[in-house]
Amino acid sequence: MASAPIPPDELAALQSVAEAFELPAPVARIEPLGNGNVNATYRVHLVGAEQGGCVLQRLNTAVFHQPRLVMANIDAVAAHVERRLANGNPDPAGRPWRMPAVLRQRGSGEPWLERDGQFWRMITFLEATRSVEAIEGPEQAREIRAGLGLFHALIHDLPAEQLADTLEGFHITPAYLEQYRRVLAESRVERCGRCSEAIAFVAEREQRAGVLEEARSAGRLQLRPIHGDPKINNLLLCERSGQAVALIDLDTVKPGLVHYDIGDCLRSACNPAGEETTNLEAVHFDLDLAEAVLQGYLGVARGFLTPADLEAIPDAIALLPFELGLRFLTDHLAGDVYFRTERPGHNLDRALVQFRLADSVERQRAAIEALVDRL
Ligand code: GN1
Ligand code: MG
Repeated sequence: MASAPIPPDELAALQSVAEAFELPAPVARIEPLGNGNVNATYRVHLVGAEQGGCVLQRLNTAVFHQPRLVMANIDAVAAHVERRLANGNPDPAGRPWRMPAVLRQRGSGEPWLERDGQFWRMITFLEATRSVEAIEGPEQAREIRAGLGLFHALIHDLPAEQLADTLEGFHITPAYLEQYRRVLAESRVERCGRCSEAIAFVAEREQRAGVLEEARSAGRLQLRPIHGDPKINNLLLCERSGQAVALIDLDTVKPGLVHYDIGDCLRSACNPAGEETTNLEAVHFDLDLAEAVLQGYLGVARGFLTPADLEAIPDAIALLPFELGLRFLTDHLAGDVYFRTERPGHNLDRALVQFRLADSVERQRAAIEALVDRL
């Protein structure tokens, strides 16, 4: 999605917000950054630091009701990772892992700024890194997944109860299903043929929505700290070596099942068409990419996963694209109130992409199970 230029009055306001933080140099220029579906994100270039600079974000407080707790979680994770790295790198390949630093507000020293009812935070931009919207090859797939594996390896021993639940119901598929049913019953959005197809797709799969939560209730799976949103464009690759060096967008770091992360990363990494495509024919779950991704992940994370964790991976791979499709479809039926959209029907298009992907996963279920066994 190409971003429109920022209007001058908005730019002046952004500059004033940016200057409220302890910046190491004056602001040179501000531009929109990335394609986040929830928060608004800007790159703040600083005088004399064209490559580095900072990232300014306005948190969507309609989604994150307790932004201070979000920042406390980020602080807790950053401090834990720093301690872990100081005691040696857990990565056998020695990737030089980095975390963005949170800047403080001038004067108060708080890691955020509240102004006119809006909540802002500033972090450092990790220079000489890049992210991708769709995987460019198996080598990159391995790096993406190794990045998540390393992140999990670094945070798995942070006691989950030290993190606040900042987004209740996040990745609880049965809860999304309930919300969907409520919205569906009340929705006044006109239903085209594609929308009806999407609704039928959900109806056929409703019974499977609880597969991970049931395993958790039965004690087979346990809560751990998770990232929550490890889609591939949140993983930063070193511009020079191509190695994974950071996982950003830490708002959704909280207690959860690592399976949400594994499933989310795979649904995002193994769909070569990317989640914003409108060419449904191009959407599929690529098993070769999945193999590279899982190999990369397990190479780093195997040490802390139990046999039950491994066994539930195919369920996670099947569930997460269905769940995200359900969330997009619900938002379409609710009139686009949660995810940022660029056009009417955008959320329906996104839902259909995820359902196509879920369908492709289902068709390859046996091969996916065999793959997980083999690895
Ligand atoms: C949202 O904001 P962004 O783009 O990183 C969403 C994720 C979805 C993702 C799909 C808090 O993430 O759960 O997987 O869109 N984040 C939240 O692109 O709902
Ligand atoms: Mg996010």
